[in-house]
Amino acid sequence: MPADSSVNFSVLHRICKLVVLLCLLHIAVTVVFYVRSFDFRVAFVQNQQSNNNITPKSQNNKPVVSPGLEPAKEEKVLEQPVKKLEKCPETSPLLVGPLRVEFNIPVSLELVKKENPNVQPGGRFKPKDCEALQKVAIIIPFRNREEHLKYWLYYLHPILQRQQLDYGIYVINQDGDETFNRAKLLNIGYAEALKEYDYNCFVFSDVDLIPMDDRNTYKCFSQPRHLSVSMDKFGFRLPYNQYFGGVSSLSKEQYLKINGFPNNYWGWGGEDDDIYNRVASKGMSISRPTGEIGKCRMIRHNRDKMNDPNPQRFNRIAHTRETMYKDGINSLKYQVLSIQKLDLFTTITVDVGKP
Ligand code: UDH
Ligand code: NGS
Repeated sequence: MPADSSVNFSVLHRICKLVVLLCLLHIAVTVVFYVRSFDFRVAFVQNQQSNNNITPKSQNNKPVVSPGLEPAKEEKVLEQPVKKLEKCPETSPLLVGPLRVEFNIPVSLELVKKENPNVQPGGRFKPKDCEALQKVAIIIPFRNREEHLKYWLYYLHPILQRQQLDYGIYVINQDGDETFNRAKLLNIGYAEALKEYDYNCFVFSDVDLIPMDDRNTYKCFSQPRHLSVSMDKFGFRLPYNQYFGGVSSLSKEQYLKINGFPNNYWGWGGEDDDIYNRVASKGMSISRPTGEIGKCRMIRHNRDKMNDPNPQRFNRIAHTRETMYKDGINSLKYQVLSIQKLDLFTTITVDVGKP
């Protein structure tokens, strides 16, 4: 055998060995990857099975019964992220400013309902894109003023929604035909609204007063707020500096600080002055919007039956500082006769007693 052919043979032998080794290595790597992917598939299938066995739980941790619920749908519900809303801005970007307010247009509850599709039963609303800064109960003292209430709802629902409030409307309806008692109805509204929701602000509004500017926000401030500061019937100015009637707002803390409102002002007049005296005696001041923003219109009407001027009112307001601790939310007594959750408001009919 020639010397160069034995060299060729040895080279060929080495190449063959290398090829065999590479083949073995390839098989080994393939086996390792195959075994790993098998483990993964087993784990995946197990995981799927255990997910399908999860029973959805309600908030009180009781299983929710969902007959015929497809597993795929169930998974979708479980995977949905909880959307945390950001707080609404201090000033709502939805406000438009001055508004035209008139009472010669025909208004029906059906129309108001149609124009306010986002208002929930009982007259509740909260913004859906942000978390409202305050939870506001709006309390209206009421008896036989259905026509006024329609206008109030027609104008106020859109305004309150633009103000981005989490609000509820409570009409406190005095039953029977004894002497009217506005301040006691307001106290009842405070107590009843709190039974329903954790309100932290209370707006007390006469049924016949409509704001003419949506920048007059129906919320609470660091001091008790007087909102109806510039009424058409007073020539768009305050009748006197201490005037606190019409529409006002107090936070829960401010309201409790003054022991709520008096219960023993029967008939017209003086109860708002008593509330002013309570606020002043606790060292609080009255916060107000400007005369321009605080403009509002009153629906003209005749004096109501059983709401004649109260002859005792002057004597009572002279003694607020002594009487306020025993007459107020701490001495409130009444009977609820019915609660109706209507589309645009909640009516609470009450027996307030008599003088
Ligand atoms: N209210 C009723 N029904 C009544 C009496 C009063 O719903 O029978 C409510 C209503 O919300 C009203 C508020 O209590 O807006 C205050 O009533 P008020 O009589 O003290 O005040 P108002 O400004 O009338 O409505 C004052 C007398 C008007 C005499 C007008 C003469 N032209
Ligand atoms: C005062 C009354 C208030 C009343 C205000 C405005 O005189 O209760 O007039 O009345 N105080 C007393 O009588 C002690 S109004 O013109 O709106 O009917 O709110």
